[in-house]
Amino acid sequence: MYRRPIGSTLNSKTNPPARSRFGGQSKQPKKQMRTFLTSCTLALALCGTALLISCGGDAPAEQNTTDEATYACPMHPEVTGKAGDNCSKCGMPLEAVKADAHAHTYACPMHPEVTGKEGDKCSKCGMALEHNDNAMNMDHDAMGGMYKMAFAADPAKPEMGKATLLKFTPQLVASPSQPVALDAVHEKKLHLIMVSSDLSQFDHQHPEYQADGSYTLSHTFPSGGDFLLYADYKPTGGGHEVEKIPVKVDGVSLPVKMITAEQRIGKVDGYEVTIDPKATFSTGSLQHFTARVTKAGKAVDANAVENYLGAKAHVVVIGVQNKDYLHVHPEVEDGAYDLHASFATPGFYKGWFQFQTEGKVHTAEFILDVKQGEVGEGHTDHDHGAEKEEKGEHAH
Ligand SMILES: [Cu+2]
Repeated sequence: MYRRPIGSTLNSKTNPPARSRFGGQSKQPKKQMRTFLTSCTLALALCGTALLISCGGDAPAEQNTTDEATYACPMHPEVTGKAGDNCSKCGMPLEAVKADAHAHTYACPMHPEVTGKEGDKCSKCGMALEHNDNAMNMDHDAMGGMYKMAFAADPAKPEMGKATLLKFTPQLVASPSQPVALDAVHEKKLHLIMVSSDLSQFDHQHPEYQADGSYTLSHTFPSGGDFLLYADYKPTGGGHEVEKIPVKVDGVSLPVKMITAEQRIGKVDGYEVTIDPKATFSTGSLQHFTARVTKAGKAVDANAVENYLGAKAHVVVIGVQNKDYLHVHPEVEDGAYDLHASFATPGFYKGWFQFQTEGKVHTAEFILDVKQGEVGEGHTDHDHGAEKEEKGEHAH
């Protein structure tokens, strides 16, 4: 399971109208929907591809979960097999290959009751409506998708300290040779986040478009060891996609830095970025929290910060255990940053808060401890405590 929805993943509990984003499923009574969601979640653990068919179409989930999914190596897509198989070339576990598209409804990430079509703006806040992929509290791999990002490295076995050409080619799963156009999001068509597997190393780059339809970056890995590359992109006419690509780099690994405690304050270049010390984090509902930037003890007005990638900050959060990638959209409220994200499983999450002043990008790190929500995945209506908490925090 290698994909997460980007952006503000809402869920059906805190935002009942989100149910309508299931397209054909929207007319089902609540209870049935809950069953449907639960079966999706259970099924996703077993069979990502088949699930997509059930979630995207009108058929109940139960009818399709037995479909045979195809699995392929993320590094060697020509090597295919079944769940649990390993690649014969590199030994990596095969991943489910996505096979189909799903319903195309757009909704406001902040006001999920406002829905529309691609290109529409929210009537309440003016934000661009986002594809339903972003708005559902479900693993993207559960939904599967039309697209994948093919990856190749040259040399195929990257070595630390030596330039490696990283090549990403967006593809239609059903027709890999057909070129896939990407939309610029935050001013770039492909955002590439590279982290070491312990999340101690972080890099954010933008591979360049090439005439053959690929995006390439010459990159020098600073150490050996296991890295994860997250290719964050949006095909024209499609939703946000994130491809998680494991890369093994030859050379000396840095000692693993275990993450064992929260860290709400990130210090960088004389700045301090503070995540709301009073905020608590739990799974199962959309979490709102603020971030404030100070320098030498004085507040830095987020409005006065330079734009970086078309925004006042760019925030990435990755799960320490689950390696989920959450792209958090910060909004500026009263000179501070208002962040929202939803977390699928409890545990530590590491975040990188990037902002720009005087032409320089600063990256502050923070670590959040996310607790199990009262009802786990947020598929029921009984999580009243968390709901209250969330409403309280959201009152600006
Ligand atoms: Cu980027």
